[in-house]
Amino acid sequence: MKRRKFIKASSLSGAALLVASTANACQDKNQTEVKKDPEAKPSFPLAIATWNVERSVSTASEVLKKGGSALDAVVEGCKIEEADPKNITVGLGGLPDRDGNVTLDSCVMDNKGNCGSVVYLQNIVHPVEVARKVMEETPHVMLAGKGAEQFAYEMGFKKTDLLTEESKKAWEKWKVESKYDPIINIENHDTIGMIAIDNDGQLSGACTTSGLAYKMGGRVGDSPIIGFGLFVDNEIGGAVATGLGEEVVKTVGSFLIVELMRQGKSPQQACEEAIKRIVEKPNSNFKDFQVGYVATNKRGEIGYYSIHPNFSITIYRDGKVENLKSKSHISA
Ligand code: SD4
Repeated sequence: MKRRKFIKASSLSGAALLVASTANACQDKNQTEVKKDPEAKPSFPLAIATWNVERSVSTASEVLKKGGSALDAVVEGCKIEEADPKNITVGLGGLPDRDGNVTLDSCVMDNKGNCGSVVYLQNIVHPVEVARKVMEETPHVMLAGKGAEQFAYEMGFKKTDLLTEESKKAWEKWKVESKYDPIINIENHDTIGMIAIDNDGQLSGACTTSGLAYKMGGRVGDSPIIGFGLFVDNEIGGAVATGLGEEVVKTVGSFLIVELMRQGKSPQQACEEAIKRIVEKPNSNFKDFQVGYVATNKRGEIGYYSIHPNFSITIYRDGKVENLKSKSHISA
């Protein structure tokens, strides 16, 4: 769609969205009321990501500034964290499972609703690029384990040992007690999920992680599964998740947020509602785990919310990159 045509279309749908979401805000007093300006221009290019990942979002912003696509932006952005051995929850240097294997999960989804994913991928530094190749070069959506690894080699990716000295040491220390205990906001919650809107107003997203530290062999979380860790609908918006994947899966988190936006909720209200679904489940032990969501609608209005304090997002908007602290269900 041509840019002018799109802006017109998006302001129309934005106006519809606005009326519905204002009505919704009045109905539900527990949710953050988001004041809307009907004249406000759509705000993009934009990139938003889970956690404090300034370098990743800056890299994505450089792609967007040069007129690159949202898909290129999120993939290039995620690759920064994947290649960083100091990030122990993503790619190289990610903490292993309880057997000492670093297994990676990643997915991408573009503006046309195409998607690709790799789960339980080993020995490859950039699972996000392999996920993109699955989307672009195969008739499938997901490849797992050995098949995904084999595919990566066929696509020219090289084999790399992802267990660094530091992550090996951490694993050996963990083995002494072998106690599996996801820790809120620490180490094992730094998955990078990113959504971008490019100059043409097109949306794409990506998500990449080494999953929960010291998980059982074979465990796959929410992050590589479309609708759970990531969902993008170019007409509505996109959402990404971080935190305890099992809980995101049980509530189909990212898809839920996009559907709530489709029904007229603002991104903020949608993120809050998705967290509410988790914490209000009967016998929910939400005090013991973290989940955080980030979302944007088609106009570049954003939302983010978590169960526990100290979740944050990084955003590129209006030419600058900043880290914003999230509000949370449990206050600080
Ligand atoms: C998972 N959601 O594998 C991921 C973990 C995560 O920050 O978000 N870490 O369950």
